[in-house]
Amino acid sequence: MSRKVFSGDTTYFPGVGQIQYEGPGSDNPLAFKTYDPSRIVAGKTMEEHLRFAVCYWHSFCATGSDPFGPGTRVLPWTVSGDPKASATEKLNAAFEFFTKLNVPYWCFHDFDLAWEGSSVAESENNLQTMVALAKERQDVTGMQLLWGTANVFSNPRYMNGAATNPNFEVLTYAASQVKAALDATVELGGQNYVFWGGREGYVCLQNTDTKRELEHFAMFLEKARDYGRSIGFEGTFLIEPKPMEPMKHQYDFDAQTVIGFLRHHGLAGDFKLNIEANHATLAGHSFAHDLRMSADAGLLGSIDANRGDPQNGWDTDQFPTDLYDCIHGMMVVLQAGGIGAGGLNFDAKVRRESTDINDLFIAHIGGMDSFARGLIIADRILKDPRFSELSSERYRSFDSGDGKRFENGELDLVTLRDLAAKNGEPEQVSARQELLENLINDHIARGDCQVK
Ligand code: XLS
Ligand code: CA
Ligand code: CA
Repeated sequence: MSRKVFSGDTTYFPGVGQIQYEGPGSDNPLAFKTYDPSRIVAGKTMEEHLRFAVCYWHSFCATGSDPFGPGTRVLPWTVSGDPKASATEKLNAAFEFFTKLNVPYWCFHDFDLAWEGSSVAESENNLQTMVALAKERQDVTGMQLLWGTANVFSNPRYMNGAATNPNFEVLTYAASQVKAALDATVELGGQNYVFWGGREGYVCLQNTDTKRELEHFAMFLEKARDYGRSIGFEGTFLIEPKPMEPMKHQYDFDAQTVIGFLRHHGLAGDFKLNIEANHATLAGHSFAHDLRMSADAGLLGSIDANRGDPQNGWDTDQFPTDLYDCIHGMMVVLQAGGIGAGGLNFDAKVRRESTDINDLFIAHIGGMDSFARGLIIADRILKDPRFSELSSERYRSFDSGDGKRFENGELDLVTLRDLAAKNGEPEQVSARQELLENLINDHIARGDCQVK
């Protein structure tokens, strides 16, 4: 489906029309080579499977500053000295970009969209003003909100955390922002609401009461959930794991940590997980690992699609162009039956050295084509009988007989011991990892992502 291109008074991406699918022969950098929104794969269109979203913060707010120097990106929508005009022009630029890229969803933090006021009431007012304008643009274009969130980590008041801050007054401030961001998300028909625990963790273990902070965190989430439900939010609350950066340790370390936390506090169900590729790798896992852990728990909610750089361990938030990552990730998503009401949000930024205005389009196109290829190839691998045989064969001994009885809880430890004594040394069975890797490469090498 094509969205109506939004145009404000100023065009911020001149010379770029709506990005079209031109297929593999195209050498147009501003065209899709594989992502064809209406193409059917595994019973659904690519648009329905992938549910792409563009994030507001990296794409329209960040200039590329780093600890060694200021930003390099010029944001032509900034109106100096006039925060409301700047926010409005930024919104216009964002909607022009979303609709030219032809993605169905977008995501924001409260103070990406609006500017922070000097009091709670002023900030709430600023956000409401911008939400009204965003709603108008959604109505005109058909764009939808994948998720909203609150930035409770940038302002210096949050240096020791938000919901886990040792100072109760800071916690209440965070609550005021989460309440306003939930109101905004509901007003914009958002399908999810995200909590990324930016500074929910510690820098110094010796001055931190970790037990108390984690209890405060759970209580805060419970109250946010209750408020959201009371104003009619029917979507999913999402926790986004990340092990560190900015804190030395963050409580939402990785998928399995968050799953345990949600279950322990009775929050699983209302809350699921938003898995970011670069956060999984920062935790020493792969993207597919955290997806798999979430999916196994029935708690895979959404995805922040990006990647790190294998040469360093930072959260570089690069655009996802690693084909293996996309294939392995989409294999988990397809096996889980899809991403549901979640999506693939490009929480990614162009490199500080990429300063052309069109680099933002090119980066998103690359990410979308990579996931489209990932989807096609993952579907083929999952349908390849050699693949299903490889995995089902490994567990065959549990499919019947004593193995099945063990799974059903019918065999005690002594019986298991007696079986070992009776059966003797087990036969060695190869895990055949290399065969599996070759099979995946064979599907990539077919190179015919276009065959329908
Ligand atoms: C930062 C996070 C953040 C969340 C939303 O590392 O990825 O952008 O996605 O607060
Ligand atoms: Ca993220
Ligand atoms: Ca990140």
